[in-house]
Amino acid sequence: MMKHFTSIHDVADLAELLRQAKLVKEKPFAREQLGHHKSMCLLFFNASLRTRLSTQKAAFHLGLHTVVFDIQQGGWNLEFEDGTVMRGDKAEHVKEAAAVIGQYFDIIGIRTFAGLKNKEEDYAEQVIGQFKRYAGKPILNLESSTRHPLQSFTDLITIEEHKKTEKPKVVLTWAPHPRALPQAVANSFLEWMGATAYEVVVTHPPGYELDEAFTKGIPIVYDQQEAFENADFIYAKNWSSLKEYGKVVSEDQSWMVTAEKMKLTRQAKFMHCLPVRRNVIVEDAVLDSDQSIVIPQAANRVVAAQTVLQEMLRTNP
Ligand code: AN0
Ligand code: CP
Repeated sequence: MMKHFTSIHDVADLAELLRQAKLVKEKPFAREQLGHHKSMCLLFFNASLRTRLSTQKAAFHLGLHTVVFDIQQGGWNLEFEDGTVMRGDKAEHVKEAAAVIGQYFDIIGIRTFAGLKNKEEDYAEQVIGQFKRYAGKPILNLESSTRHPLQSFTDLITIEEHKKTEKPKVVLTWAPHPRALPQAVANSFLEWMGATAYEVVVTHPPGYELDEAFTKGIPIVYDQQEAFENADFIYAKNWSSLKEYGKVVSEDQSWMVTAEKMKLTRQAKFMHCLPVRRNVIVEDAVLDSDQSIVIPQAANRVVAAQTVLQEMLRTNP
């Protein structure tokens, strides 16, 4: 059962979802009738390469018709506040926009990044919440202000495929980046990793602590080299500060993932959700080595999206 897919909390049985993913990967066209006469809108408030393309590819495998809508370019500027006098630059309220889109489509995918200005607003997931409320149709999270569950499910599938031991050591490492990025990928990754039996560790400079709702039970190691020791997977990601909300409090280049640091690991596989800035987040030498699995990881975005869409189509016939 999966009405919406906005976080891991929408997954009733994770082991079963992983089993389904394996079947999807083996036979992508096994359920090519499931989406027959159904349609999905992918609504983008922000840029995307992988999510935009892999979700369409997944839908194609299910015979599900897809319309991509870059709402910031082609749509009206939306108002999300209740009770406003709409004299400003916002031409349409989400109440109408979501309700109308809900009339046209069976599934609505939404990408809406954190604004990184107001923590309470971002962490309240206003956009996803309002679309859920006013569209009245199943909502698929394509990265919201606090989570990126399609990415995290992909990451789990990829680790399952590449792990050599039952309980691999998986390290999420913060890495430097010149611009402020959301916490969504890191939050979501830890939330999904927390549902496994893996040994999970997070490492970041002081000041980059994530929301405890996502790190609960996961040790923070402030010494990156110590965290890397005996790791089986190194997952790099930048995020901006939660405490000093949305700020870049350190650009410390000594946190870049290097070939030298990878030597501390158990020949760990290197992962990143992409897009990645070369020689800022990670050295060329790592990204171009056999240890990097970022391309097969990105390929699995199709598998994750298809598995989730299948489940949503079955639940919402
Ligand atoms: C986005 C982020 O960090 O959330 C999207 C990653 C999938 N990254 C950038 O904007 C570079
Ligand atoms: N990983 C990921 O979501 O990539 P895009 O932002 O290109 O969709």
